Amino acid sequence: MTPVKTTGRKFGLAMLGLGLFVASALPAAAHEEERGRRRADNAPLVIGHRGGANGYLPEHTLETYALGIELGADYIEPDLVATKDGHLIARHEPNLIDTTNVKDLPQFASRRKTVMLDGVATDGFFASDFTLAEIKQLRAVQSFPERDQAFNGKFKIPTLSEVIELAKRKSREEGRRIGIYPETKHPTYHQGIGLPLEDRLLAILQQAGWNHRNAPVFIQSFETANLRYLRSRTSVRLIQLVDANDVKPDGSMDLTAPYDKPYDWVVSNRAGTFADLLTPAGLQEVRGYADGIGPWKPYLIPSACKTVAKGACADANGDGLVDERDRVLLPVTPVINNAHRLGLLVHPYTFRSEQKRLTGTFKENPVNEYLAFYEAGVDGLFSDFADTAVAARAMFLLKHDPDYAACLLNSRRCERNND
Ligand SMILES: [Ca+2]
Ligand SMILES: [Ca+2]
Repeated sequence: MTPVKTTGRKFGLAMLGLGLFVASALPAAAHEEERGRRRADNAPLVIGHRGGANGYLPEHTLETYALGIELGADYIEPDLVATKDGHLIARHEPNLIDTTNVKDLPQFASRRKTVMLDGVATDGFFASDFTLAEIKQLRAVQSFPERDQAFNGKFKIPTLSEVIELAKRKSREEGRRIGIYPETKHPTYHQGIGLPLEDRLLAILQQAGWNHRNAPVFIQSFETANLRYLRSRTSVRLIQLVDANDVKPDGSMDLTAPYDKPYDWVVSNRAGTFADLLTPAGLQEVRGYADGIGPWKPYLIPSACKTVAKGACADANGDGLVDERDRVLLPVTPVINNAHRLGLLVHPYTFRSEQKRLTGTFKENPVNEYLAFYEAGVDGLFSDFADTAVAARAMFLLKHDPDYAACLLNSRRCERNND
């Protein structure tokens, strides 16, 4: 039996007392098979979304990645955009206006402009108008207004190479393997401005010794054509992201443009929507070029609300606000099982701890949301709060894996094999 390995040292055990799993709210059928399969040696990965600690610090900085690792993330996620001089840097969008202090720097005032980004007129400051040296003059800011703004202006924008260097150093320090999970942002857009991401990414992975199947790397994209291209050039694991615009009151997906389909389908006039990628036929197609899917989480476990006039969700809990708390969880969809049948990994996004973002069924406790998805059989998930994801995983493993519990008795650090 594979030795039980999980990051026991970092568990936020204080969280555990808060989390009584609402198992009765979830359909129990068909989980037994998953439970049997799910042991600590293939326990779900915690992927540090935008760093994994961006619930606490501004996203996509070395400081945030380092904290995400310290909180227990197995992988850290650099979203990638290109600079004018062709460097890959970690930013959520080519537009720097929401995640940096660029608009406060007079030396760059003249760079402000409006560009068409995937068919949408977008105002701001674009990474492709800045050299790396200029990018290094910027500082990151917290893009979620409700999160702590105290660290704004303190941290620099890292390159992909710097993120890899950090992951390797932290792997040595932590005694466990930290991976990276880069996302190619707006691949068609980057090709259109003469700064395609794909070969640049592979060159940097090659340089790092990480351009191979067993490297601690997943590459993700919302587009399909660039993943197919990458498949022809690398054996690194690839993940097809699957987006949507919103969830309708009845729990079905709202596929309104521009979040209706991969942008390369818009360009190539391919009919259909993101949802088509998750049908059995769609998954079969994805399997031809990718190793897994990264769906928005309601594709796996949707939620519904009662409606009022014009089909809007009602304020079910009567707190004067209409948000996720007014929704109830629906049964698990067949997507996870269908994907697993084809050998595809399933890594949904994004898990966030704010109560307004938690479906009412979870009783305002983010641990319950993680548990619901772990129980449903996901292979990993993207979290803004890696500590909570790791704590919930500990609860999940304790429930289903006696070896893990035994390891915890004898070791401060029961580490898993990330691969
Ligand atoms: Ca991302
Ligand atoms: Ca409400």
